[in-house]
Amino acid sequence: MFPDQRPVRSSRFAATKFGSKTMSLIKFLALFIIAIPLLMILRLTFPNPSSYLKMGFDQERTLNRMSHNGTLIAEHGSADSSNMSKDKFLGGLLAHGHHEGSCLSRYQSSLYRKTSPYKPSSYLISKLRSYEELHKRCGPYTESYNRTLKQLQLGQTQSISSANSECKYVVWVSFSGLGNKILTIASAFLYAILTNRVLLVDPGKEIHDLFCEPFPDNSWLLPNNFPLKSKFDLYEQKSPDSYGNMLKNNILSTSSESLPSFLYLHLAHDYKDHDKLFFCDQHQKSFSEVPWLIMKTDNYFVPSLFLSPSFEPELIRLFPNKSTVFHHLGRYLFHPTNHVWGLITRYYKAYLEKADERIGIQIRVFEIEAGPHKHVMDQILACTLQQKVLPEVDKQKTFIPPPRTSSTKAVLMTSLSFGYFDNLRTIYWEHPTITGDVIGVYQPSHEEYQQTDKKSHNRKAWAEMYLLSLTDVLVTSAWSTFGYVAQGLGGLKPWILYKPENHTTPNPACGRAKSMEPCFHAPPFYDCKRKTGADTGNLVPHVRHCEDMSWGLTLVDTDSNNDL
Ligand SMILES: Nc1nc2c(ncn2[C@@H]2O[C@H](COP(=O)(O)OP(=O)(O)O)[C@@H](O)[C@H]2O)c(=O)[nH]1
Ligand SMILES: *[C@@H]1O[C@H](CO)[C@@H](O)[C@H](O)[C@H]1NC(C)=O
Ligand SMILES: *[C@@H]1O[C@H](CO)[C@@H](O)[C@H](O)[C@H]1NC(C)=O
Ligand SMILES: *[C@@H]1O[C@H](CO)[C@@H](O)[C@H](O)[C@H]1NC(C)=O
Ligand SMILES: *[C@@H]1O[C@H](CO)[C@@H](O)[C@H](O)[C@H]1NC(C)=O
Ligand SMILES: *[C@@H]1O[C@H](CO)[C@@H](O)[C@H](O)[C@H]1NC(C)=O
Ligand SMILES: [Mg+2]
Repeated sequence: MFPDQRPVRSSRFAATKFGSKTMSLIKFLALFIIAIPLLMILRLTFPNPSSYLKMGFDQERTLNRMSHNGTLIAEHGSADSSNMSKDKFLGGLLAHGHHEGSCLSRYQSSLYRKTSPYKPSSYLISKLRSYEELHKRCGPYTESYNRTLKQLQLGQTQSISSANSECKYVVWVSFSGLGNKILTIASAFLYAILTNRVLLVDPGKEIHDLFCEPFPDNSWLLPNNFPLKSKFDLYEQKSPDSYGNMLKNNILSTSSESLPSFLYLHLAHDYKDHDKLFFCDQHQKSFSEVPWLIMKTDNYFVPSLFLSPSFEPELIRLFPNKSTVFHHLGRYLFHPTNHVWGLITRYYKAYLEKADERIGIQIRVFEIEAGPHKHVMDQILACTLQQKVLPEVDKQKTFIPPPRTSSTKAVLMTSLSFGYFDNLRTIYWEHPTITGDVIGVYQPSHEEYQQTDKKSHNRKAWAEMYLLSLTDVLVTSAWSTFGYVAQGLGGLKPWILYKPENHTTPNPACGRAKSMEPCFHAPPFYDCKRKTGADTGNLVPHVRHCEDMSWGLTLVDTDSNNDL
């Protein structure tokens, strides 16, 4: 249910050959015990899938492609949209003043991506520029940083006057799968913007290897000598210095005389009711002057920020189109390092660039046994054929002369396993398509199991999320943060392969997402004002339950024409 918490398999053999029955049973029971009460309490049904199955996906967009000498050519657009300088800064999202050679992807992404139909609001752009100023003034080793750090070293309490120092921070702690990390950094950054804090990112093992610095004048990486760093791994739901536990144990004094110099915010999937009070305005106010907030989360918690009366007006100004939050913040923050950019661009040019259409299929299987699974393969075929993402093959004929209008489609598959790709590729090699279209199927890697601490593994994972985001039509797997990153960066509303239950292909096999936004998997169900439980997916029109997880929350646009 919370895929990322499944124990990471530590050897290839454990995953593929000697899967332990006992472990499987325990995991199955654990899933069962967590899932049943949640489902019973919520009794939330899927929205009628037929309504979005009917929607088309032939969004009119300009396809920009790079010619061999590096100038941009537009395929279907008018001549003026081919001007590269036009979208180099992503509609103003990106700041000038970065050194270009140190991060080629930052300004080259517009050579590989379609121009986004979603424009960042001018208010968002001005907020980003003022955030960059704040970061320059307060980032690592600035005078203000040094001063605020001293407060941390002086001890737990301080007077309110000195607490009012100019710089306050939110420290993101490295945690969980790479997809989750990307979603939570974006969430923490938005929280930082809303609260005038500076975001500092715990580099963990991979952040500096995967992502360029996003801010022009100072690093976003938390210095290694940060005093609390050795405690990061120990922070968990039971930590006595978490805000939730301090509340629960009445340790936070209500007198405004003293404040702790830091608080640990436990916002991971296993957080408790007291931790969830983070999302209530009165609690936000109570720690608004604490200079250091240390945050550990594996969840995209942005949808719940939209339910806060104090954040909502600002959020709507920043994102008049509510479903574009991750799309814009993701494109602003996450630029592949040159090493990863090499993986992306070589693959794109070799296999994807020349096709008339690019189709991404992201297969993430949350089954206990190693795959490939027949019910998953059946589901991939049922979805892509029924929704006409891919053409049928004619198994009777051996040769169909391609009609003049036939096209070449490149299918980019990503999966930890090899079998689904092998199967699909073979189908389109052994048989002609009834349309005469030629289908090429490609998969960059099959890493077999999650290897979070391995450099080359993480680079491939990031490159593949990014490559998926460069496709024209996307099919993703339910519950997968890996797929959420791809859809959000790409500005794509994917076909979601619904989560199979009981080793059975779901019917329908997939449905069209309402929104390109990620799903918040573990939202609170609490009405802060009334202090009672509430169905938070039913309070405002733009925060709804997710298609792929009935208790999750996601942002949707409320305008009737929903820009499809
Ligand atoms: N290269 C590659 N790695 C994958 C793929 N699917 C899962 N992984 C690995 O498993 C991790 C899964 O964690 P996460 O990114 O949070 O995605 P999620 O578990 O699907 O939500 C990824 O970060 C990768 O390390 C895939 O299709 N390709
Ligand atoms: C690059 O290619 C384009 C079109 O293919 C052409 O118009 C342009 O003159 C070329 N520029 C250089 C510098 O070769
Ligand atoms: C792009 O447009 C700008 C102004 O709109 C113009 O100055 C520049 O020459 C154009 N560049 C190309 C490559 O067409
Ligand atoms: C915002 O969404 C509306 C409809 O949902 C659309 O017409 C409009 O073009 C979008 N605006 C931007 C800037 O993306
Ligand atoms: C902040 O402290 C570091 C040493 O911890 C020092 O190297 C740096 O120069 C200081 N910054 C300023 C602006 O004084
Ligand atoms: C799961 O599938 C098996 C047969 O495939 C069936 O006997 C069983 O009742 C199913 N269980 C549930 C909970 O649907
Ligand atoms: Mg994940």
